[in-house]
Amino acid sequence: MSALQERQELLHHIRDAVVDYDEEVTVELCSNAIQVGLDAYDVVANGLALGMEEVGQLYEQKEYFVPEVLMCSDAFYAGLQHLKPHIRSDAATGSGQVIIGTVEGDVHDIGKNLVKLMLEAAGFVVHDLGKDVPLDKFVQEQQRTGADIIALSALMTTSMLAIPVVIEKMRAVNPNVKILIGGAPVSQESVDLYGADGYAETAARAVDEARRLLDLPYQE
Ligand code: B12
Repeated sequence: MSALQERQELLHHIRDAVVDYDEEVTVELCSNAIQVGLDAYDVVANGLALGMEEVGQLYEQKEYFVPEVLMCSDAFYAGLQHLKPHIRSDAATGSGQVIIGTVEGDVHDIGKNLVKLMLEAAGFVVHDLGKDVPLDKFVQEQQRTGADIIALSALMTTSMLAIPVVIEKMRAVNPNVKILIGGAPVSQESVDLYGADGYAETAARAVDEARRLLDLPYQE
């Protein structure tokens, strides 16, 4: 089997293991992937994350319900824990500080945690406020740390209404802080509507967008 086929097959199995909520197999396959020399970031983005994406579809088709989704996310996190130490960090480039959190009223944090991981791997210093974060907390943390970017995650059409509230609060005390937004219902349209500075559809793109906001050079 060629290296390319081997990569594709392994990533496919990892995706399936997350969908089958098999924690043990997920970890075992992630370990194999590292052993055969796959890039840990590639395994997260094109294995684990695609598994969660499929889980999202199964949930929407009512084939999976909350218990299955939670077991899948356990498998996802088990794999992630295993891969994390292998993710190459670009810390030397020194990029900027980001405050990240899922807005108040919303407990979805899988995507937010992926964005955090990718930003950290790219050398950003990330302050993670967690999920269901009271809106004033974003502003307080920015003032405490002097961070350059606030990254807001919202997964529901209801919770995304918190985004313009944070933007207004932040602009009132410091109009220079960049606001990066994301999550399934968020789009470029939301950026224009809410007056945010940037948006990204995936965690990998979030890094490019954060760099763009701070005028940092684009890196492969
Ligand atoms: C997993 C999940 C859950 C899990 C969450 C576990 C956890 N720790 O996160 C549990 C079971 C707890 C859950 C609960 C609920 N959920 Co839910 N959930 C999902 C599901 C199936 C998948 C979300 C996910 O993790 N996707 C995988 C990750 C990797 O993708 P992602 O989150 O989109 O993130 C990517 C991008 O969006 C982007 N991104 C994300 N954040 C950010 C931030 C920035 C700054 C940037 C740049 C990018 C970015 O990058 C990420 C990686 O590439 C979605 C369905 C879906 N298709 O989204 C429903 C979904 C979001 N849930 C939904 C609902 C309704 C609920 C509940 C209200 C259900 C209930 N009746 O109790 C509760 C919410 C409680 C609350 N107050 O928050 C609805 C929301 C509908 C709406 N109004 O918009 C959805 C869309 C399902 C549906 N179609 O009905 N849920």
